[in-house]
Formats: sequence, C-alpha cells, structure tokens
Amino acid sequence: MSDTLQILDPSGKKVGAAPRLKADTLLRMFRAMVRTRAFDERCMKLQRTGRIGFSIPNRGIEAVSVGSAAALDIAQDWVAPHYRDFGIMLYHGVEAEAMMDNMYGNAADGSVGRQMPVHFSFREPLRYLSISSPLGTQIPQAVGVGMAMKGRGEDGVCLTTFGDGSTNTLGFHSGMNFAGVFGAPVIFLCQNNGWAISCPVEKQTASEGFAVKGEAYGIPGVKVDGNDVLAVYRAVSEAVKRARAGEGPTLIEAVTFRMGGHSTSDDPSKYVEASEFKEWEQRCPLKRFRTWLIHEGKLSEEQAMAMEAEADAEMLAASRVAAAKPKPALETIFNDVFETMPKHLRTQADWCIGHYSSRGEGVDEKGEFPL
Ligand SMILES: Cc1ncc(C[n+]2csc(CCOP(=O)(O)OP(=O)(O)O)c2C)c(N)n1
Ligand SMILES: [Mg+2]
Repeated sequence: MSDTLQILDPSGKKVGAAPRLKADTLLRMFRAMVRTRAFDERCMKLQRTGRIGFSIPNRGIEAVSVGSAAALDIAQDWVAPHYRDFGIMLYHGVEAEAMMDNMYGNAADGSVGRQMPVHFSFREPLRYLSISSPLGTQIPQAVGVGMAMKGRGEDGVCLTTFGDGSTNTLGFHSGMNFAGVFGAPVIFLCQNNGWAISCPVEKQTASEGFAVKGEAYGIPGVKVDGNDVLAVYRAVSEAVKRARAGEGPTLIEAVTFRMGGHSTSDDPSKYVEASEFKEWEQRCPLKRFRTWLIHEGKLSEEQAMAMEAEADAEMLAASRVAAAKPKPALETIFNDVFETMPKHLRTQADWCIGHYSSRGEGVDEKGEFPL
C-alpha cells in the first residue's frame, strides 16, 4: 500500500509522522473504539437471542469511524452518515442508551420505533442526519448541507460516509459533481471494506480503487489505511482544513475490511474465505492502536483491560435499560405527518386504537396479527 497514507503499521509501529494530539484525545479515541466494538458485540448477541430484530456488524471498521469523528468540530460541523458507523456517535457523546433505544425501537427512540434498528438520527450532541437505507442518498444531502453553510458564510463542514458499493449510485456521482463545481465544504469518506454484501470490490469497479474517482470531478482523492486510526484522523483533518479554508471537497478512501457479515441477515462464510478474515485479524485497528499507546507510555495494559471491561458492562446495562422501556403507543403510528390530523385519518386511528386495545397485544394462536 505504498500510495496509502499510514502512520502505524499493523504491528503498532510508527512508520509515518504522527499527528500532534494530546494524551487525553488519544485515550478518548481509543476508548471510543473499544466502546464501538462492545456496542457491536452486544447488538450481535441481542439479535442472535431474538431480543432485537437486526444489526449491522461494525467489527473491523472502528478506526474509520473514530478517526474521522475526532477530526470534526461538532460545534459547527455536520455528519451525513451511512449505517456502518457506530463510532462517530459514540466518540461525540451520544449515549449508548439512546442508541439502544433505537435498536429496540422503544418509546424513547427519537424515531419512535418507525425506523429499522441501526437507522439512527441525532440532533444533539452532534448534527447527525437520519440514516437512510437507500444507498448514497446521504451524499447529495451532505452537499446541500455544505452549500447551505457556505451560503451563510459559516465555517462548518459536512462529513459524509458511505461504502465502496455506494460509489455506484447516482447520489455519489451527482453529489461529487455538484460539490466539485461549487466547491462545497464536504468530506466524502468512502469506507472501502472489500464488499457490497456479497459483491467484492473487483466486481464493482474497473478503476484502481476509489480515491481515483475524485479526479473526474476535479476533487482531490486520498487513500488511507482505514485500520490505522491516526492515519484516518490525519487524512480527514487535512480535508476539513481545506474545506474550512474555502478550498472545496476531498474524497478519501479508507481501506479496511468488514470482519463479519453485511448484516445479521447475512452469512459471510458462504462467500468470504476464512483465510481472509484471519489475515485481516492481523491488521485489527484496536490491537494496533493499543500496542502503540502502551509503547508510548500513554496507556497501561491494566488501564486497557479496565476500559474493555467497563465498555462491556456499559453496553449490557444500556441494553437492559432500553429493553425495559415501553413500546411506542399505537397512536404514534398516526402522528408527525400532518400538523392537524385529517378527518379520515382520525377515523382510522380511532378504529385501530379501539380495536387493538379491546383485543390486547400480540399475535393470535396462528402466529398472525389479528385484523
Ligand atoms: C439504492 C440501493 N440499492 C441497493 C440496496 C441494497 N443494498 C443494501 S446494502 C448494499 C451493499 C452496500 O455496500 P457498500 O456501499 O460497500 O456498504 P457496506 O454495506 O459494505 O458498508 C446493497 C446493495 C440499497 N439499500 N439501496
Ligand atoms: Mg462495502
């Protein structure tokens, strides 16, 4: 990976100039990566034991999420995310409990259970646009956000994240073109994790990787080792600096690997060689950063182990609290569409609520929802 920005090699040895970061920030980054893994592992267990319906594995991509998050100033910046990015939220102080509320779709969830699990949206503590299932739709939205900030003379930037497969969407091409022409303050961060569900990158594009795609739009393209959190931080920080200085967008390709299935509905053993997982395990982003922090004397083995245990306990506790919260009330299905509910909808709502409250909840003896 000679043309790829790397600061820590897979063994945790420094091979490039490390960004100047305070020890507090480095530890905050490490902790967010540990918590991302713990959140992911908890969600996998919850899904496999039938407690939640769905999750998106984040194992292996923690450095991309956390390294990019750390480069943002959330007092002014925005994020237009895709679905595989738990670390951005956790780094910036979204409570694990609020994320678990979404995973359970309970009454405390910001979308009141109307979105799928993993489709988060937060206004605070960071401006995190609602995740959409249709791929690439967040990309032109990010350009819109960037252009709005530019039009108002603000210094904010918008980070948008997406996968390798999502570079084949109309959203990617129209967003990149518009941003290139108008100099939108946007950071396009492509998480190249090797796969778009079961389609490998070689079958997605004939170009050499994804960073090169910026050239067609007059946008600088940068390739970075996505399992090296310091390198991701550096690449995104430089792109943020350019965007704030009015120098326009950057496309960053973070090369990483999806260490699991596409989602909990997928079985990667059907199409990913076991040897490939083994190989990428050697490049684990957490191990690499942990080794370097310990070598630099910024973290001790005991502290690291305590952080890992704390993260596991935090995610277990958050899931228990979220599980105990009530489901959204039936009435909420009809809310938030019209300012004043039209008569025909009111009639349907009254019928529905009356009908189900007289029957009680749940499926009938045939396992069907009774009408
Ligand atoms: C417009 C659109 N086409 C197809 C899909 C079905 N789909 C969901 S995820 C996915 C793969 C996306 O791969 P990538 O962009 O590399 O992201 P990753 O899941 O690897 O993080 C596909 C094809 C979709 N959600 N939206
Ligand atoms: Mg992918």
